[in-house]
Amino acid sequence: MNRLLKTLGGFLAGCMLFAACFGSATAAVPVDHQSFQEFLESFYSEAATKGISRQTYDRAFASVTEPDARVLEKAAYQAEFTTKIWDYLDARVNPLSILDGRIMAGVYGKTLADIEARFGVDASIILAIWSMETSYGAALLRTSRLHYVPQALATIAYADKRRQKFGRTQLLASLEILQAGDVNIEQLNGSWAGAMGHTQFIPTSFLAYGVDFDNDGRRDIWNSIPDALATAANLLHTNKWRTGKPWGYEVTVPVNGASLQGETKTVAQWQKLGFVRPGGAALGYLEDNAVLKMIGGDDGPGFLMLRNFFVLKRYNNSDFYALSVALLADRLAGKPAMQQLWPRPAGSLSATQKFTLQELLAEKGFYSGGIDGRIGPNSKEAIKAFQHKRGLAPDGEPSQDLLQALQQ
Ligand SMILES: [Ca+2]
Repeated sequence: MNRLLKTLGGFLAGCMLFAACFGSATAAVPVDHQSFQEFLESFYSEAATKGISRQTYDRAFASVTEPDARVLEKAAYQAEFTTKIWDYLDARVNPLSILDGRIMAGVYGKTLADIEARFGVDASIILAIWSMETSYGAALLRTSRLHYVPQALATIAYADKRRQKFGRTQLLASLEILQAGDVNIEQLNGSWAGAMGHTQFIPTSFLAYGVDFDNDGRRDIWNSIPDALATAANLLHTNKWRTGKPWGYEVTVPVNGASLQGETKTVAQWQKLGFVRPGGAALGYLEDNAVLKMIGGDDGPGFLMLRNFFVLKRYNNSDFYALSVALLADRLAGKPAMQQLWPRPAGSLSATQKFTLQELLAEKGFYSGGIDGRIGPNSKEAIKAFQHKRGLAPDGEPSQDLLQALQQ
């Protein structure tokens, strides 16, 4: 379980549950010298060892005649991980995700309270995960981005040499899900690599953590918000989430403190060394172990990470991901925003300014995408078009100068 990618909506960000499962993409070449249909036929014997009936197997592939070409395209796309933490956070912890989360907290208040009571995981954490994975389900509405999971995974198993093992394992698990009747065949959809439903579980993780929280006999993370959110809570609970404890603390770093990054000490020991919370609030859980992380680099803020931060990384093994969940959850729980500034380069935009930038580009007819504060490929193309028209160097980069030019 782990996922990857940082693109547009939470949907592709949702692939995060599998980032650590595999590295870079590879060319789409059949692994053995078989046709796709031959592969599907030969794979049945393996499925049978997992108890998949011939009937289920034939049903799963009845309408599948060829590999999913879009899966191979996406598999070959290698995301460049040059994103800075502040840009990553701007796109995920912003006025929109906070507002939507507060609305969802109201709509699903009873469900969230019940989940909290059963699994001991705060409602704000569950909401933040839902936001990260599919923007509270909004990403699932973009059905053109969805893939039929058995076909997608069979494509990976058949044609993606690097991910062949992943594809085979997940394909088997997806067939088990189908056979168990948790979801109808036409709804067994997910990302190109099989991350499914509101909280984006790959099939093996679904089998391990899936919960039927609304008691209708199905673990339905595709259509049931209670099931999807409880499944996420179950993952954290099973990985020893500590109920009621924080994920960690933002701290100021004393002179030369950066050299201690990665070390584990009790909160009391860190305090003695001069690590304190900005704004003067007291540190808690003084006897708990904490790891010092400086996710924005040596010039950025410090964080003392407690156990729960590392439990969040079981969802997606990324400091960026876990910090984003943590900070969004804080805001949804009514706690203040981070107090220290990230060491952004001169001239770069704040989260709010990125929204303004998109609004201005849209007003002037250069941009027709979502106003979501995410400066992705579409926003950059719009910036280039504007720069071109104004006779500016078309670098596509958001900056204070660019914003000023737009405001004139
Ligand atoms: Ca259910």
